[in-house]
Amino acid sequence: QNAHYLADYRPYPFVLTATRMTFELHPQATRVVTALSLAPRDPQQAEDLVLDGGKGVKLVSLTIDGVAPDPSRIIRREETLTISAAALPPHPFLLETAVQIDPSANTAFEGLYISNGMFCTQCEAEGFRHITFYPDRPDVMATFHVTIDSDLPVLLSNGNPVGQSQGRAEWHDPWPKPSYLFALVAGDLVAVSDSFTTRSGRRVALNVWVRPGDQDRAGFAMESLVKSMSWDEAVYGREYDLDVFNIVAVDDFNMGAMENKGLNIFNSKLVLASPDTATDTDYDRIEAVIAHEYFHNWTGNRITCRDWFQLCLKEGLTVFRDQQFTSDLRSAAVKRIEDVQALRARQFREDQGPLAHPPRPDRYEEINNFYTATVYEKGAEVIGMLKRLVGDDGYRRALDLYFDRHDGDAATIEDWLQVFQDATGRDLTQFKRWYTDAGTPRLSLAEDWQPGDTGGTLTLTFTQDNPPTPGQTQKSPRVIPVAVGLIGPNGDEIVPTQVLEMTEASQSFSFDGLGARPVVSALRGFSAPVTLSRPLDDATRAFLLAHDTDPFARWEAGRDLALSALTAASRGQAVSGDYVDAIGHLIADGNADPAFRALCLNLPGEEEIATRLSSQGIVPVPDAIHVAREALARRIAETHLDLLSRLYDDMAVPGPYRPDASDAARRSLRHAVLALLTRIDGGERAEILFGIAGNMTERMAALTALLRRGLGQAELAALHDQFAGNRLVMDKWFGIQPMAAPPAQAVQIAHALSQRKDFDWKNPNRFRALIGGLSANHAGFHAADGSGYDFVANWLLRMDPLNPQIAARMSTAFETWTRYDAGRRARALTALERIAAADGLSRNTSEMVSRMIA
Ligand code: HT7
Ligand code: ZN
Repeated sequence: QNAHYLADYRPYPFVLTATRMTFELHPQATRVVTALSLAPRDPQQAEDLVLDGGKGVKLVSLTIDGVAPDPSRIIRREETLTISAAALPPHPFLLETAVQIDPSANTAFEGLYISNGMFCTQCEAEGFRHITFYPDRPDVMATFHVTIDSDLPVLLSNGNPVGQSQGRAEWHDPWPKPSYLFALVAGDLVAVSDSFTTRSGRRVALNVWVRPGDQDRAGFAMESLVKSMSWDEAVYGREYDLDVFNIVAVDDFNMGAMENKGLNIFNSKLVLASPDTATDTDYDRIEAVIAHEYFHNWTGNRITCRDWFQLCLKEGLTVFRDQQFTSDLRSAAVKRIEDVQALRARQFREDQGPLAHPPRPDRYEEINNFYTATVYEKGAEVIGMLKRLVGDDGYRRALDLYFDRHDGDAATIEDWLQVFQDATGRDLTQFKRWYTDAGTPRLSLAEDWQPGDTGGTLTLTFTQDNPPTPGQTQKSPRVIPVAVGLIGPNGDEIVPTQVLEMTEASQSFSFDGLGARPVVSALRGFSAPVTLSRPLDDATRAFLLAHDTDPFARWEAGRDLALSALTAASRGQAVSGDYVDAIGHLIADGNADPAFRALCLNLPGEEEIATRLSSQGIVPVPDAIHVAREALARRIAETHLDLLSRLYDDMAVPGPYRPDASDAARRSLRHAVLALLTRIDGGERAEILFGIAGNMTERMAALTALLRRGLGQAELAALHDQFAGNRLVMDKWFGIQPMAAPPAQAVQIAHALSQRKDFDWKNPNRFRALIGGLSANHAGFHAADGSGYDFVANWLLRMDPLNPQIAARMSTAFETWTRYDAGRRARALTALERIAAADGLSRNTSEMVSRMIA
């Protein structure tokens, strides 16, 4: 059995204090010598020493305190190396191994590999075992001393530099760390450098390392790093703790970035940005991810996880912190709405399907499959609820206690909740269910209004339902903080936001002494990750869209209006004019933040409409959804043509490009308008904008609008001609075509692109662009003839033997397959079964597919 269970945790039977490593780098034959200072945890209890080590690690020699043991005492299995207890002393000893590995053959990008001539590593979660034999688990923490021998000009590892000579560099990391935070980089790199002085006066050298020629695109990453360092001092009181902080940009990378101690490694798309090549969204992502990885220095590195079941301890908290950072630096309202949109699109989708799991799972086969929206984004939502329940001061006291009590520890969710209990006196036994139970609670709200002589009483009754998820059929009620406010009939707020704490399956809350029946603004700020259903007519939604003082609830009212129109239209029902009228008022409201108006103007995506339908028990029909959405967009454009045309002109941003929030907000509104107008102007505005665009944000907005209309071929060719040598822009070029194509052409376009010589599919960014681009085209991927399913399945099968992490991750395109009609279900199942039946399928993809078809 491949499964790992939380209940099986036991501490490692040896204590490891120091690790010394020497790397002799060679593309095909790198030699790694590792010396481990070990001691038995209990000298009375002799135990075998089991080290992790992947197939590609070839043992050259092994000694214990300088002496080679009897070879019969060393047992090599497929994924481990065991030294039997009989060969080990009952006191501290030094274990030295020499191994050989082949970085050039490493296509999985786990462990030590080569990207564009540069050596680099990725060790989270279990990559270190592909470098050397080691107790590769997060609760085994040691100081590291690393020597790198190589002729390459730049040789980096964790910690502080302690020696540099021709062909050799030495690094020492004084902070004990688990192996997953180890990193090494060697290559021909150049740095953009700066420095930061911490509030206690420590001067830290900062470097962003890139390939020669890319320096002029690394400045924004550096600015973001400096802002992150100041913010963590100001808001959490956390200082940086080494003499140097290095960031390296790499082209081949399985995820976004990695928080290795003192040596963060980034996917180059999250470092490199210039106005000409990166969009506003890219700039936002770079700022947020630089912050995220930097914040891990305390929440992840100084305090790490006891085991991988506790992953959300570091990831949920660090996402929560990066969300706070972005809210502080940019618009808090816009950030909250965007975060909720992302949560619904990825995490609610996960919770609704066969891959649902709790933020802290208790079983896995392949840990890489659990770097999910549930662990990250829902993990952050749970912390947001905790903060709401204990208040800002309580949160601050709890966090201070967490850092004091657990600095240097490998901690658990129990430890985390305990600091909140101890700092605030609050019992969190019931709250803990948010960590252990999967699924999105369904909340419903019923209102009762009783007029009276001394004023009326409004009673709100909330009922929660916790639907079953795989492996969890029965669930108990959760603590749900529901933020509500009341708005009078004239639009004034009569009861400001209050947090109602729900702990029962059904619970009522009353408001007395009210003059007239108010309108309830519920779940303000999206105070809990639940779905809320309430009987609300479109007129009341339009009222909330016009008057609610809570920006999230205001946006939500508009979203519900749009979804009610779209779900009705996709089922062939008549659509009222409420949404179209309400949008007209919003477009005309020059006082509203442009970014907020843009968020309201962007219609819900087709996937979101499908999710809404299926949560109502209705089978979504992808083509009908597409047609309904197109028709509504066209109707808005026709109804408000003059207003929209003026707004498009007014929102032009003069002067040179700046990625700041206010310019980006104007562009986002202008481009939302452009998407609508392109439906009726034959693409005229978009073609002009593309032609004169001074930055990539405008270029991509214009191109997307054109491609959605089946236009834009000349623009595509022009983009290709201008940027053929820029990998990151070409990823956009590959991705946008299947994503924005009219659904009937999407698979064919994806197929043609996949045949091109420059479809360098082994590069994760390129593969994600094309395969992810098609999966994001809802009606295209879910083509009734199953061609989308077959195309994606074929590519997953091709990728799996080379890079199982990427294949498994992209297989989530299928996670919603059970909600469609019988024909689509049959075709999706055939595709999934074909993947499941493949010879030698990786553990990663096999686990994902078997969960999906279970
Ligand atoms: N902690 C990291 C997660 C991660 C990862 C990053 C890159 C390549 C493979 C990876 N496996 C796991 C990134 C983060 O959440 O900050
Ligand atoms: Zn993280």
